[in-house]
Amino acid sequence: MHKRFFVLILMLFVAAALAACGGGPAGGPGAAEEPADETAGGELQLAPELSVYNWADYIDEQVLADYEERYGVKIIYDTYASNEDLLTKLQAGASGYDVIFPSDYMVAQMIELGLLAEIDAEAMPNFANISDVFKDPPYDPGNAHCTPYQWGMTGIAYRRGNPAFAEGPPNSWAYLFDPTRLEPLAPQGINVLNDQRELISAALFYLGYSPNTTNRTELEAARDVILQAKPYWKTFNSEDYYSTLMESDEIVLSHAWSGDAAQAFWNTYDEATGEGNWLFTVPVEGAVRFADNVCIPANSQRQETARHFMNYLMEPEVAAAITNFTFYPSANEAAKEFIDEDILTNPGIYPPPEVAAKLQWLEDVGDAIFDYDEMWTAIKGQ
Ligand code: SPD
Repeated sequence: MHKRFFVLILMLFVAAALAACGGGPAGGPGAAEEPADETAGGELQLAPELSVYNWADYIDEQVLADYEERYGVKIIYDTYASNEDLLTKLQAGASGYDVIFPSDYMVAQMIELGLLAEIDAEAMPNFANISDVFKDPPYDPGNAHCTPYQWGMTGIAYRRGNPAFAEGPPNSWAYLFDPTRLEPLAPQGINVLNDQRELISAALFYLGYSPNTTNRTELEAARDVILQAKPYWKTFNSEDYYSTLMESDEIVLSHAWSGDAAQAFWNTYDEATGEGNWLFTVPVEGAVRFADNVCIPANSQRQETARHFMNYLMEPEVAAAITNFTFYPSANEAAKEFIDEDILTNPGIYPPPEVAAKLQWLEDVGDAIFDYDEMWTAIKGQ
């Protein structure tokens, strides 16, 4: 037999044997670029690769490595800074992403735009592990498109020990928007989240308006408050702000997501004093509560593998590993027994009832999104 023909036959034989085992190295790095026919022969055959697009620092990468090793699927992983960045990528068409993590209001927006694939969540064995609180949410009735991932709150992170906070935590949005509060802090550095709905909603809370307003006059007032405060801010950063700005003491105050602030606390934790350098507070005027979700873009070419990965993320030990790494609460009830006690009892991560009462969801604002877009362009442009 010709040598090349023999090698080809051997390769086909090995590939068939591995496929019969439900994956394996045939789907690993170096495998064919083309997506596999995932349902060939009526049985699920995992694609060789899966492209996962998530928020920055929002997963334990060991969880990805474990999936690759267990199932022989190479994960191509990339991160984004905001829901709007994600939406822009998806709307551009051929993003190539198979699994994404939009927040509540953005799920509704994406469903409306036909950007998400449908799923049968109840058919996923691990969906039973999800807390009833997060099932069947108003932004995705019946979990027809997404499975719940993690949740959290948006507030203010501040440097412990700074004299500016000697009288108490900066628990008002005035610390981000009132020039008399900003003036003494600005030279020491202030960061805001580079996130359209989050920043505009903080200004809306400050002004006493709904974070979901569709009233143009209120939105213009929020824009003006932001533009007035902007010269006092050092950075717009919602990706690596806690590691590059907070932990390195480049700033003393940041608009922040709760888990990111908790990471800054633990990464600067001093065993001797029992203290971390960064603390988190929820402003008295009210703040955002969010829930992020695992979804599949409608144009994904590997939807069965994406569903398989979604189910994997809902394994209790996997969900707990993610929370233990990111410091964001899991929507997975069965994960609780594997989550560190320090996290479960931390009021900056799991808010007590009096704090929870101040939190509001961001919702899809319909066509008013064009007004939000216009305000954001003005905010970032000047
Ligand atoms: N470090 C990434 C944290 C992402 C949290 N989700 C943000 C939701 C915004 N509404």
